[in-house]
Amino acid sequence: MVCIENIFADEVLDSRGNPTIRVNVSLSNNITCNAIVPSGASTGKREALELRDNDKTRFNGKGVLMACKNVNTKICENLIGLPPFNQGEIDRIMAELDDTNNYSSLGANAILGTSMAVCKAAAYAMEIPLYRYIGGINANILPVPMLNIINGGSHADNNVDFQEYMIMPLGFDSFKEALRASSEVYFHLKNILKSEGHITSIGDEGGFAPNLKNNEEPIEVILKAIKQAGYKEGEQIAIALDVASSEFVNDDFKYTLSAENRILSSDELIEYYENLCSKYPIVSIEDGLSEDDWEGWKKLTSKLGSKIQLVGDDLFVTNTKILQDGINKNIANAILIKPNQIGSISQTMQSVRLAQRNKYSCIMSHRSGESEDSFIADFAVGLNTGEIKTGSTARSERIAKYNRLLEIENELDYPEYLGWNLFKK
Ligand code: 2PG
Ligand code: MG
Repeated sequence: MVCIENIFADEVLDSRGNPTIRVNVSLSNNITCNAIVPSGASTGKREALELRDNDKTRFNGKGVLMACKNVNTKICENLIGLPPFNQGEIDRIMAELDDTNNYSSLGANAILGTSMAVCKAAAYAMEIPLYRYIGGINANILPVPMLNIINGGSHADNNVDFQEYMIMPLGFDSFKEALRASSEVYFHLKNILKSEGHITSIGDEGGFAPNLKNNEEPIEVILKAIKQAGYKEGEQIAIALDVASSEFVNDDFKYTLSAENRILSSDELIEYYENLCSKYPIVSIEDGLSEDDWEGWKKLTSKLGSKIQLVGDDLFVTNTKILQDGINKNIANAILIKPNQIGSISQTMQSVRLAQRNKYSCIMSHRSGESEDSFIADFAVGLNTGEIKTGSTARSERIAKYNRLLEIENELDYPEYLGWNLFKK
């Protein structure tokens, strides 16, 4: 029987140049696979803990040598000799070794890196693609991408308050065509920004980061770019936002829109969104209200939940307990799925199953600090999430995921791209 022979972690860099952990898992049949853990900037309060060294003499305290050591000692010692095929057993053993409710002892980065690398090695040992290993013969759906083409908030140094202005290519029959259209829109957007005298430097996720007059103007320029590229806005390509509002809320649930010199209550911000949705083809809003503003979320969901997708990211942090609470209270109708928010592959899959059982949509997601690892592309197909959020059509750490999805689409005999069917429930 094939078993785990060695596990080794080292410190590498992510797309922002910050250290992160890469875990190598070697099997007894000479197979070695590695996984690199991503890292967020606008993190939710209730996320699992990313263990950093806090040693100011290295990487300004952001080193991950302790997390690497935890993999190379405790985790390795306890997993050696086990078959890689029982993901649940591997993840449960690591959870027992840590024994905290947020992996603050071993580090969620140490645990997730190992969890991902074991999963990859198992697929490789079975000589099947990762998405097939995860989803079996039922894995055939290519996710609709949400492409973040204007970056703001804490992902860019511009004045725009909302973190992500995304396009969703919904009126296409294949992932390939959807991606081509998105890339064309991206270049038209660049030309428009240039011609209007804006800078075209980019933010952390590859979207442009211009200074604009308010939080609405990014939508206007994107719609212009869609038209100029020859596509029908709202029909072929729609708009999605990640407001990431936990980043600009205070303790009394007042939201500061610096770009507009206004401070809004939850009710006023909901009205702001209703107005935006009546003017523009917006199909999805993520973290429209803060992670603690559950009263506001209830109202937001009752006002807009039947019309558009309302996504909980910081709100649910991929955590089944918090998601269940949200489901019970009728809050949001979709969840962003980020494996490093919860810390293991098995727990991420639990969150997806809970959401799918309750008709909450799932969006597989990258982090703003990423790497060349394309795990989430396979994960999205394997789990039939139907949607993926992994940045714009620039920067190789984002493109690695899109290119992997192109490869998967080519490989499949019956690939499906849901487009608008995504929202038909
Ligand atoms: C988000 C993510 C990814 P971060 O808020 O959805 O786009 O950002 O990784 O910084 O949390
Ligand atoms: Mg978010």
